[in-house]
Amino acid sequence: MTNNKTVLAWLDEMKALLTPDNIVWVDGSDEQRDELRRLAVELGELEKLNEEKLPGCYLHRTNPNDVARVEDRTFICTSTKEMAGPTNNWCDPKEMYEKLYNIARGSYKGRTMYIIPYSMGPIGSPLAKIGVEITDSVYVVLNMLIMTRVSTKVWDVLGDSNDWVRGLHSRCDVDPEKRYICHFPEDNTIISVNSGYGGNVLLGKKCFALRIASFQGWKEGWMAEHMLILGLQNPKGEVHYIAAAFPSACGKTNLAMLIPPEYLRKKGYKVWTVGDDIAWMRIGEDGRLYAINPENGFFGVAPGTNEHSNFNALESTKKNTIFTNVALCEDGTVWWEGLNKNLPENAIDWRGNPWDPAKFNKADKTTCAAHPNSRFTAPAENCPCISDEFNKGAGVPISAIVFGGRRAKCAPLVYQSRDWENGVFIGSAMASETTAAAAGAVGVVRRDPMAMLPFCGYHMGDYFRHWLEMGKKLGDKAPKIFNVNWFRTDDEGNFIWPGFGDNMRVLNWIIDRCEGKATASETAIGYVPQPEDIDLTDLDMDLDTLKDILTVDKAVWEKEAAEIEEHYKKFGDHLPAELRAQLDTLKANLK
Ligand code: OXD
Ligand code: MN
Repeated sequence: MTNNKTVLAWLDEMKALLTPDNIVWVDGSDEQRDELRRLAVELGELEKLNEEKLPGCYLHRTNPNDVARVEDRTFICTSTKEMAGPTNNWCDPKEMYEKLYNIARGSYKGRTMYIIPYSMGPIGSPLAKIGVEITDSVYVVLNMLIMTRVSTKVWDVLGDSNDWVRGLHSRCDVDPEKRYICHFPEDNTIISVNSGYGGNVLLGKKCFALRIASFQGWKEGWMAEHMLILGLQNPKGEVHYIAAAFPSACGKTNLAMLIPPEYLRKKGYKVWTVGDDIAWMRIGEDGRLYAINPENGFFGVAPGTNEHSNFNALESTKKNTIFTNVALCEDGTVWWEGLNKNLPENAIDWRGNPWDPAKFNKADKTTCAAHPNSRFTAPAENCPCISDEFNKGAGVPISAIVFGGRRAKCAPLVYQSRDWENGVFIGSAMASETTAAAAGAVGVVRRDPMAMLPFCGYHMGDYFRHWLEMGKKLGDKAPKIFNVNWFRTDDEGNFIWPGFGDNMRVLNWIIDRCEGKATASETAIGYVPQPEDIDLTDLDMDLDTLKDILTVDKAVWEKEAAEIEEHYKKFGDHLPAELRAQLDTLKANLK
């Protein structure tokens, strides 16, 4: 398969450590995929779904102790603790290798070692990178075949190079006490043990494409971000690209696949999806910032996905999709809370037990048929609005970067930063409020800079510095930076802005600002549109209501500034002076 000495040496080391009974080189062919699907069904790892209604689709149930990413067991193992910074768990690499090798030693005995060569990004693209994951799980192989580009061509592109990321996954005993997701950014290595849940084991995704890649980007002068990428096509046929970062549960996949309101569709507006979770961005020859989506599929949250909230995502799951921890219906189809109002009779819940719809209580997650973090792994090529640029390696030029979060009273519907530095300040202070959907108190503000808190592979203060440096290199070609908040509420706690497809109205203002076509008023926090600047055609909303969600309440923002000051303290002397100065400017503006 490959003569690459660095690959072969690592595989020899891993074979000696893990002692598999068999070795299978994954080649990305349909024949091998079909064979692995049959095997997974035979092993009980997958259940085949209704071939007529959901061709090529399968269901998987994880161990109930293993249903989500585990941030408290995720480590960045850099040579010094300072390098990993205050927001990451850290362990000395030598100590962690020893601990993990002791856990993994002999763990493939009686199992097969699958060797998966994959490309993050179109194979051979100058923006792409290569990884090799070894795993003892057929489920992981089948998911990687959807989420990344797996092919023998990857070996050809790699040649003799040592620029590839090593990924070791071993299910071991799925013991939560011995579960570790560890990153060694200085060695381009990831080790994940005792989990079988996607976010912990599909090593191309969060582990490589964000944690390792953010470190690589820092060293090599590019950016790996937790961002969707969409193309907004206007009636002239021009497409402008936006990259947007939101913390989990703020609707990134929905925005990425947005369907514009009817009156805009009729005029010829359209949204194209390039990516829904991760963007890798580099400065192109013309000096602009170009982005690719390094992934090849969507690992989306199923509950809440329906034909109204996200028609395109739902369509993407209609073939060749793997569902994890959703409910299984009598007719071999799947169901989850929020799919529709037809609670299925005689369904099997995500734990594999019969589910009684009469006992279902929306407010009690333990009565759900599907796990709240149940997922679909769907090929991007299934998405009806996938961009033509998705498979092209050159990337798309980014006009605007958008940050956002869930804030009931604070941030206005949309505002534009004064410049790149001010935009980095906005991103660094990004926050979201907890909802009733999560355990714990409602309305607690969690700071999540650039939505990268769980995914930044080095000191976050240095990460902010890297953003500032990128801005200097981009100069006047830099994308404009905005912030949006779809979640302002009225006194009864109801959302005021309709969201979903109507967010297109805000995106249009953003693009018009990039083109110098729209007006705005300067406020203490940046440029906010006047109510007349947002098109409300066909929307049941008056200008006064819109004005309400565009206001910047000084008292609220004074409290916000004090909280940002507190948040900044943890970065110590790694916090760039420019950002401290930005905070001082905000405080002065609020006076
Ligand atoms: C995800 C996440 O799964 O951000 O994409 O948690
Ligand atoms: Mn994500």
